[in-house]
Amino acid sequence: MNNKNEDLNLMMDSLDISSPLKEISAKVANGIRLTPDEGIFLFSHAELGFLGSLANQARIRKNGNNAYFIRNFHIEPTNICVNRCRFCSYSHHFSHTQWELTTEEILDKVNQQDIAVRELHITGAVHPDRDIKYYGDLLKQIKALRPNLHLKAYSAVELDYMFRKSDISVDDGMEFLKASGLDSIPGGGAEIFDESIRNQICGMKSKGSRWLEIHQAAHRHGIPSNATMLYGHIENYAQRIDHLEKLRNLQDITGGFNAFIPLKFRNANNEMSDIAEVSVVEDMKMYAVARIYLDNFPHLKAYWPAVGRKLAQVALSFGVDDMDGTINDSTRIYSLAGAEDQNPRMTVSEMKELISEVKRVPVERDSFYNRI
Ligand code: V47
Ligand code: SF4
Repeated sequence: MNNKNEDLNLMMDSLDISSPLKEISAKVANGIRLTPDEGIFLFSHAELGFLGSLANQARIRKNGNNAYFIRNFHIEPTNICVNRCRFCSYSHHFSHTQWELTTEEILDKVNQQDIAVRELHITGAVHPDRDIKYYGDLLKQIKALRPNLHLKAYSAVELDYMFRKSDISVDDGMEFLKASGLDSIPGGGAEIFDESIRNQICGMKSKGSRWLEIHQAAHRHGIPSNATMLYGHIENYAQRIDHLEKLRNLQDITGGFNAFIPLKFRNANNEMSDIAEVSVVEDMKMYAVARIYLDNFPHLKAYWPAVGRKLAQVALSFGVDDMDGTINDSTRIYSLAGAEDQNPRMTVSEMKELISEVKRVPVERDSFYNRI
């Protein structure tokens, strides 16, 4: 047994850690996958420092001390939505602003970005009138303007709607968008796969099984993607683990996911505002268990515009190795839902400082996690 494991055993003895936690700890130390029951047990019984230490082992095995970030920005083409998710503060149903950018306005935003910016994340509401031709043309025009810009675009929920509206199969739709310039797919729309909770918080949205089907198809066509989970509302630990289990199973089949991003439910200005936000302890548990459980996901991301830069920084000690990017004040989803940063933007030097302060190595990356 190495020194690290001896240290952990000492820590467990001093904390009077129960034998199931000792078994889990030995599994993590040896890179053995946890069962769903063990995942639930970790959420319910593990002490926070202990969880952080296990998550750190898993993080180091995958990413050493690197903490990645990218120069990126977002475009949210519209907030007019066919759906009515109860946690949403952003769609025209709940926000007092309503927007529908023209293609010219979108291209203008692309033009305004510094040439060093490498990735554009396009996502928004599910507009009733827009079909796959509109979305494909948009990608083509952006690529014509900035051929080297990586286009991470359209959540599975937007894709589901445009495929159905255009009466095109998922496979044909993916090929069409790939040929139009789609490089990867963001992780949005996953929310929580458990059907009963999903029906209560976003019953109009595409089903969880459809989200998984669309990501599987993307991976089949060589389009990588991310995965998210909306947590901290009315779900329980077993439902969180069920979500992680479904993602882990799909990743075993395709290997197409880059990063998992836990998204903390923010409660301002939406139909679920009566639900209190979970504590920072709960947030750190979520990051740590995700890192330990998702043994086949290369990266775990803390999306700082959603949780705030300080919390994202602490998450680097709970399994996180990816801080997303500079954002350049280009997203409204979380500022409308009550996030601390109302104009999210981080310079490269601020990002590096945040990461270095917690003794990680800042690594600027491209969209495939290659070091720049
Ligand atoms: O699916 C909406 C979430 C997601 C709230 O792939 C909320 O790199 C919390 O998926 N409280 C969209 N969450 C954003 C998204 C994303 C963000 C950053 C990076 C990536 C990536 C993906 O935002 C939605 C939903 O889960 N969301 N409202 C809210 N009140
Ligand atoms: Fe529409 Fe997305 Fe808001 Fe749901 S979360 S109402 S799909 S914008």
